[in-house]
Amino acid sequence: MRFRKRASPTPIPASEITPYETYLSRRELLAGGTGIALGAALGFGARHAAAEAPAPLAYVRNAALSVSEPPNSYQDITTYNNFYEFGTDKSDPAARAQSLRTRPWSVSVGGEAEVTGTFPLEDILKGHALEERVYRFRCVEAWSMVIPWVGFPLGDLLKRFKPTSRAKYVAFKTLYDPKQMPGQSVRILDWPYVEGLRMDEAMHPLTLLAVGLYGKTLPNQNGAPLRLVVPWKYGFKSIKSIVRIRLVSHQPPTTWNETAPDEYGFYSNVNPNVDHPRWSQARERRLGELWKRKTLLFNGYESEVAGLYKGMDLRVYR
Ligand SMILES: Nc1nc2c(c(=O)[nH]1)N[C@H]1C(S)=C(S)[C@@H](COP(=O)(O)O)O[C@H]1N2
Ligand SMILES: [Mo]
Repeated sequence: MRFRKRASPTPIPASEITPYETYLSRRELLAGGTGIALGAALGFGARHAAAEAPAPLAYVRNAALSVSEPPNSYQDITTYNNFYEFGTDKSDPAARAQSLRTRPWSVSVGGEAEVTGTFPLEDILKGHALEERVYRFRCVEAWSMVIPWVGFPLGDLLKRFKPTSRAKYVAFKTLYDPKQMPGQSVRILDWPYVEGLRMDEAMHPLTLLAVGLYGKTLPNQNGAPLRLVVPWKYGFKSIKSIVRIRLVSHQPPTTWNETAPDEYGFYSNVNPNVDHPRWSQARERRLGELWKRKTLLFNGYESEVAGLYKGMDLRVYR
């Protein structure tokens, strides 16, 4: 595996970079009155045919759930991507994801829930206060970044759909449209990309539905308009451009597990003690840094999430 040499990551906390944009979007919110649909105020209401420039979001920084390590640069986060729907090179998504149309967008919710249906993105976002959370992000390929996401807890959304007692897992699906996602014409993966979480993982307060990064709506290459972020798991669990969420009673299939079951398990928690069959997971290259760092158990979120896996052998449930 090769890595580009880079300058050191931006040492300025995201909170100090974005106040003007935050101010701007707050002003829009105020102008719209109090009963306004949050999504519309955030620029999610407009209908455009082509990819749009990332727009400022109104959010509150969640310091308690943020790491203090400096975030990687916007440049790193938005040009070094995995999004195979647009090609397999790290530079492909930034170069090619402009063909994805993210407005209008809807998400269908189904399965073991009292409330189901197909909802416009604006309705999905309605009533959810956006937070900025600076998370570590660790790819199974042994590189990592620190990313200032903007989003809200997945659990808060799931509660709105009133999962039944039979709901034990949550399944997610990415858009399937080879016209917009040219990589889907190539059968490297069994499209559409699918992922899943156990219910308690999905409800964990760290599990985020992200709509932005660095204070602005997600660029297409990062999974616009709505993507999952599960910071204690390898990056591939964080499925992009979600169009379907299903509450299910059995462990759902996941793309990488189906593609290479010996290499990628359903859980895929970051674990320096369990190597990938073809390479070590003990260390990682933080983009922008020269020397490798030690990879931390659960990506450094052990005190928050280890309880979810009590009594489970992490070598078996990998
Ligand atoms: N739909 C979809 N989601 C995806 C992927 C993908 O190829 N398709 N790649 C995954 C992998 S391997 C990683 S590391 C992260 C990368 O997210 P980022 O490009 O925003 O850093 O997205 C994950 N989500
Ligand atoms: Mo990844």
